[in-house]
Amino acid sequence: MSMTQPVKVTVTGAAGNIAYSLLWRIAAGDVFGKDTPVDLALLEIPAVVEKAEGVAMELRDSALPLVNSITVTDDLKVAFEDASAAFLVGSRPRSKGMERADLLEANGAIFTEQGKAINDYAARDVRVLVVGNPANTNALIAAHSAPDLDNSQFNALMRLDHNRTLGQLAAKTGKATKDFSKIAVWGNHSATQFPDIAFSNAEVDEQWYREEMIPKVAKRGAEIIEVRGSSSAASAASAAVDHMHDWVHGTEDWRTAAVPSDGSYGVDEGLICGFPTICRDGKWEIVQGLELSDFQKERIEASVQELREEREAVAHLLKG
Ligand code: NAX
Repeated sequence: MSMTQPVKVTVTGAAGNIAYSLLWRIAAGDVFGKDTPVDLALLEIPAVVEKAEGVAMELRDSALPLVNSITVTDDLKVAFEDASAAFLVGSRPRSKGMERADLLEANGAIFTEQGKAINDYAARDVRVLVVGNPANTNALIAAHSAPDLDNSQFNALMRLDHNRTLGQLAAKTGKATKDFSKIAVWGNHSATQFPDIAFSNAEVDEQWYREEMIPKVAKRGAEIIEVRGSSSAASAASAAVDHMHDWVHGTEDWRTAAVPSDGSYGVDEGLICGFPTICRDGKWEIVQGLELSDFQKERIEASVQELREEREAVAHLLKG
């Protein structure tokens, strides 16, 4: 197998839970391919950068053949310079008593400065996947802060919601996840999201789908915390790998990606929203021409309305 040039991949929040799984999957070639070496850049905040050094030590100890170099830093320029892909995982968690508006504000600052640094230093064809919550609005802020890049280069992770939907359908029917096609999760990565199976080949009871499956998928993050004692980490990393893999290599079937809206299905242009998409030649295309029922329209509108409210709450960061 002939080796290609190394690609630089930046992972923020490198000392955190998701990164602890994600970095190894990237290093194993699960995103860019088994013939593509990677230069890994691990970004952390100064208080935690030493812990990220420990993660880098373990990566070295794994002697992974595709790892060309590992850089640990709290410097945005060092982290993003010439990066071809960036996983923006690090964000401010909601602390006790913190309002959603405060959370949006604290994260707004992080994603403004990271968007600017990506704008100034990353490769011109960089792909940026925002994982840190509130992911859709953080991605909106980062895209806005990078005026020299196309906003289509900024996505938010909703593949976990997609994969959770597949997992529930497989468990219910006894089929394998790969047996289902044309699944999508519309809207925001939050409890308002709309997992949609209307166009799929899944044959399940409508009442189960509406009353059990939709809330189960939408609240799965909270359920994992309750049962596992900490938030989704390996599944989130796995979904991030799936998203970036498909962005690079393309897809045949539908995938859920939160991408900037082009106005399709009444979603305001620019909002970063979960849609049914297909990826061709490195570009996500929103599946067109779907006839939506009133139920689908209502569910999509409710989640998009939440995205509008989040955008409103950070409007001061989106000026200029
Ligand atoms: P952790 O708290 O374990 O790790 C986050 C790390 O980010 C910390 O080490 C922190 O120091 C670092 N960090 C904070 N600000 C930073 C900055 N400005 N630059 C670089 N690093 C910074 O969280 P983890 O479990 O890894 O989750 C990370 C994020 O993913 C959270 O916001 C979480 O809510 C979000 N999630 C998103 C999901 C999705 O599907 N979109 C699902 C899983 C997860 O809930």
